[in-house]
Amino acid sequence: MDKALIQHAKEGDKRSIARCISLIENQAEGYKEIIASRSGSSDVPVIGITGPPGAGKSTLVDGLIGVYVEEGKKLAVVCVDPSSPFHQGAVLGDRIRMSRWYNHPAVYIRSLATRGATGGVNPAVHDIILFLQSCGFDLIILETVGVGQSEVGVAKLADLSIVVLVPEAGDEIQFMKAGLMEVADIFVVNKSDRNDAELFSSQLKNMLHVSASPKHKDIQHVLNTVATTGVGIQELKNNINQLIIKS
Ligand SMILES: Nc1nc2c(ncn2[C@@H]2O[C@H](COP(=O)(O)OP(=O)(O)OP(=O)(O)O)[C@@H](O)[C@H]2O)c(=O)[nH]1
Ligand SMILES: [Mg+2]
Repeated sequence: MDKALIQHAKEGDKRSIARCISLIENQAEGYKEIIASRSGSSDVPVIGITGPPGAGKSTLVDGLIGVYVEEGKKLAVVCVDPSSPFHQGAVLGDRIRMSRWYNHPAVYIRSLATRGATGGVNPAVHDIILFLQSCGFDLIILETVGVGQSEVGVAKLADLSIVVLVPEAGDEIQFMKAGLMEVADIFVVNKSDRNDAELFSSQLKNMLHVSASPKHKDIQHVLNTVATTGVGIQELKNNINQLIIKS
């Protein structure tokens, strides 16, 4: 294993980071050394963003990158698609939706369309996140596509979990019952330019009993956004920061 490669990655060199991640992803020779190069715990926050296909996760992440970069933050974004290993749509979506950031010096974006041998989330995702926490980023965003159990595992990797829904998300309420309900810190009702967005978010709020929780009195757990125009992005960032600082 090339010690200089790990060193360069830790200094934030994107090519070296990419190479190290590929080695971890493929469990190629030397990957254990890369993982072991990270010692101790990290306080670099990991923000998980999950929700059904096409809800606007990548568009939201694109907007979030914008507000964080404006603050001078360095970000790594990892997009995982555990539900459909052979479907490249999400990866293409990431490419298109976040295209303006791929070559930005403060941003590193990586898509992983792989699945673990047992059918769940590739265990390498965990190691990759831990590795990225040691590469000089201020924040890591983890986007996961899915409506099943697999992304609950990914959500557990995150310090803060955001579930993105759309106004006509009756079906998704079912998947939330299946586990995401407990892991979600913030619900985003995206595509709020559509009909009944307010109605849906108030139903969601009632369901979550947000108002009944004095602990979260000052934190809005349900937010309406229009990712394509940036409506609600700043508020989302404020919510994220509030929760991260609190925890
Ligand atoms: N009307 C409307 N369309 C939106 C909004 N946000 C995203 N879209 C559109 O929804 C489509 C999917 O957006 P993506 O950001 O790729 O969604 P995603 O959840 O990342 O999709 P996958 O990663 O494939 O699951 C795109 O055509 C976006 O332009 C919104 O707030 N309003
Ligand atoms: Mg996406």
